Amino acid sequence: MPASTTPLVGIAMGSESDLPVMEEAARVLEEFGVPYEIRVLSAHRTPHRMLEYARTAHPRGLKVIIAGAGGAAHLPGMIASATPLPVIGVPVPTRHLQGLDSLLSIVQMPGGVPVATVAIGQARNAGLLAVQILATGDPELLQRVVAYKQALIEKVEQMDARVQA
Ligand code: RP5
Repeated sequence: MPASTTPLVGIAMGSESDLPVMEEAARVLEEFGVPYEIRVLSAHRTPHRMLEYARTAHPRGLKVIIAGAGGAAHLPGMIASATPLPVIGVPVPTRHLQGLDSLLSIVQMPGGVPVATVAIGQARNAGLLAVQILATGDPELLQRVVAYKQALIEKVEQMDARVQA
């Protein structure tokens, strides 16, 4: 991403070990030409940096935050507590509980502080959801989303044709 482009989406994760999952969100944003930034911020190990990030995200021009973490995955919820921006949570799969712990930690938010939670490991959907949120105010981006959805339809129609052949 060129340094001069102001990021619209912030991707945050609790550890560098989350990167193999979270980079799928970055890939989608690149596919749609949406500028983003990517950070490691730990809710438990760098709480002050995390809160600073959440508090300054909106004034810096971000529109959506995607946050992923595993285990006691408090990062998305804690970021959501300190920003007016929509936060999309990605439960990162874990070794012992396969990400069920991450999912429940992210999805079970108290009333008033929502986190839009995608499936375990589904950072690609988080990227798509961020694009769709941005597209509500960007007709050109919306056209790209419409074309993407049409491509999905055609892919399934081709599968249908193949199994019927
Ligand atoms: C969480 O703990 C991170 O989001 C990561 O999924 C998990 C393990 O972190 P590391 O021990 O790999 O740094 O905070």
